[in-house]
Amino acid sequence: MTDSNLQPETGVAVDAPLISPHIYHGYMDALLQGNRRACNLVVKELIDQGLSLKLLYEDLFKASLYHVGELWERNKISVAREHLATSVTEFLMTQIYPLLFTDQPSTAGTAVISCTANEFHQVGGKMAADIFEFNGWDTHFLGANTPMDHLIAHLDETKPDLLGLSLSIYFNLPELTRTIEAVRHHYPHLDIFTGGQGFLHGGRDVLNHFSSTRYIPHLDALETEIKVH
Ligand code: B12
Repeated sequence: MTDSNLQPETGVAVDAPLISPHIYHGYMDALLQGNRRACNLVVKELIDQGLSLKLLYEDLFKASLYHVGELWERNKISVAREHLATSVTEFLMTQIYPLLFTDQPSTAGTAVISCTANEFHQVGGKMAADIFEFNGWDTHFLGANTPMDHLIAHLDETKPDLLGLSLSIYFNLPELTRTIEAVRHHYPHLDIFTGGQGFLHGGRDVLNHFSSTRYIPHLDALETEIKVH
């Protein structure tokens, strides 16, 4: 599969030869059962077959979590099962970290990736951080719900080359805007990448008020941006 198979808005692939419907549904069943061993086996086999980290994240982990979200929205699964599927996915991501980290020093730059206050969806930001790391960056992934003052203090301590902010919930847009305003006040030239489903129904126009601040829809676009950075 080439990257052109990706849907522009979501980055989910239209077809993925390595992840057949049979493999995907088997994985999905195991994920909803919380069967880490079975999920891990699927992941290992896909990696052995040559699936890239980016496509593993987009076509298996992200696609299945979006699917989980739909099932949850339609009351087909409980909140507990949604939590279980998310925690299994985060477990699987750490399992493949040996692929991510090599003995080579990270020389491309330093990126801080975070969610703003009240934003609890952290998996997308974590994926973005991993893509930076995979492309030779040193990354500080701060996770969910980082208070603005503490984010700024971390930027003061680490002086990164880039800040990534994740927004999944549209009603967190005002908080994200306040955060970008504060960052811009302290760091007028810091590159800011934003991403997440919070932008799928608007909100991107807010970013136009800030210099060097971009919306990145998915990991393929992120990798392209990183390469020209
Ligand atoms: C797991 C989950 C949760 C967990 C999150 C736990 C965790 N550890 O992250 C918990 C239980 C906390 C949660 C809570 C809520 N959730 Co929720 N959740 C989900 C679920 C099922 C999966 C999220 C996920 O990980 N997706 C996979 C990731 C990989 O996708 P992604 O974030 O889009 O990331 C990709 C891109 O967007 C991009 N990207 C993302 N961030 C960044 C950052 C940068 C810098 C870059 C470059 C790129 C980038 O790259 C990623 C790869 O392509 C989604 C369903 C869905 N469609 O995603 C609902 C979903 C996001 N949740 C939803 C809702 C409504 C809620 C709640 C309001 C529910 C409630 N009533 O309490 C709360 C809000 C809490 C809060 N204040 O944040 C809605 C959001 C609708 C909307 N957009 O407004 C969704 C879509 C479910 C649905 N179908 O309705 N949720």
